[in-house]
Amino acid sequence: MKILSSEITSYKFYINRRNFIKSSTASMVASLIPLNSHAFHKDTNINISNQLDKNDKLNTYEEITTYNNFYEFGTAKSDPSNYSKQFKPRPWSISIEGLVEKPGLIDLEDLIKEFTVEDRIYRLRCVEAWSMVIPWQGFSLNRLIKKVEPKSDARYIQFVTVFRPDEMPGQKRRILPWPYVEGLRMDEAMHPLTILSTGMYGHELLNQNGAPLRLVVPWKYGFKSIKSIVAIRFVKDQPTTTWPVTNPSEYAFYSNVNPEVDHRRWSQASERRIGEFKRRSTLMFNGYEEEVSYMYKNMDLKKFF
Ligand SMILES: Nc1nc2c(c(=O)[nH]1)N[C@H]1C(S)=C(S)[C@@H](COP(=O)(O)O)O[C@H]1N2
Ligand SMILES: [Mo]
Repeated sequence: MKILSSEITSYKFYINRRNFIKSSTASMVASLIPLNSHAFHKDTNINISNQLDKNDKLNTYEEITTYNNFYEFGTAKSDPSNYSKQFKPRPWSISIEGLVEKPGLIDLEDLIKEFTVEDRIYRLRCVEAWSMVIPWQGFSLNRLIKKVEPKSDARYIQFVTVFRPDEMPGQKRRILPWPYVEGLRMDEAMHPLTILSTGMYGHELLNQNGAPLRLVVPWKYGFKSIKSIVAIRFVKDQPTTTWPVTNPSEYAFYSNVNPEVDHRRWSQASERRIGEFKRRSTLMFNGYEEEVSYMYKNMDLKKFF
C-alpha cells in the first residue's frame, strides 16, 4: 500500500509524542495525553484502559506489522506483510444486515467522519500463547450499533471478512472455510472496550493488520478480532464463527482469555510477549477482568470456554 507523506508525518508525530511523554522534561506536551491515568467511559463509567499499564510497554510498529495472523494471505507470520500488497482497502463500505431498523451499505469514510477516532492501547493475546501491546485508533462498536437501531430480538452480531481471492492469495486455498466469520453476544458487542479499529500508531491500518476496518476485543483470544470487515449481521441465535466450526474440539464461541482453561494441545497459563525473553503469566480476561467479568457471572467458564 502506498504511504502518503502526510501519513508518515502523523506516524512520526505519534511516536515523538509518546517519546516526549516518557521523558520527564516534556511536561507541557504530556498534558495532551494523561499517562497512567484511566479514562472512564461517559455512559457506563467503565474504565476504558486507553493508557499503558505500568507492566506493559508498546510493541514496535515493526513488530506489530510483520508478525501477523491473517490466513487470507497465508499461514506464516510473515505472509500477511509479504503477500498483501495487491489488496485494495479503499473505497470500502460495510453492509449492515439482519434484525435492524436501518439496514444498508455504509461508506467507511462517512463513518470515520461521524465517529471521531480515539486512541486505545490494548494487550492482544493470541490463542497460540503469544501477545503484544498495540496502540490502536478506532471507535467503540456500540456507536455504530446504536446508529443502526437493532430490533429487540437481535441478541448476537456476526462479522464477515471480505472474500477476494484475486487479492488474497490464501483464499485460493482451502486453509479455512472462506469468508472468515466471527461473532459476539450483544452485551459483549456493546461493551465500551470493544472497538472497530481504523488505525494503529497514528497510521491508517496496513493491509496485514486488517485494513481498512477490523474488530478489536481485548479480553478475548486474538482470533475473535476479525479483520477487513465487509458485513455486520444482527441475528437472533449464536452465529457461526470460523475457528469453532473448523475445529469444535479446540475452539468455542466465547474464547475469553483464561489462564485456567488450557488449549487441548498446550497450556494457556503463560504467554510469550513478542520482544521479551522471559514468559509472562497470562491474566484472566487478558487483564480486563474488572471491566468485563460481570457479563459472565452466571456462566461456567470451563464449559463456555
Ligand atoms: N479475517 C481474519 N481475521 C483475523 C485472522 C485471520 O486469519 N483472518 N487472524 C486472527 C488472529 S488468530 C489474531 S491473533 C489477530 C492478529 O491481529 P494482528 O495481526 O493485527 O496482530 O487477528 C485475527 N483476525
Ligand atoms: Mo490468534
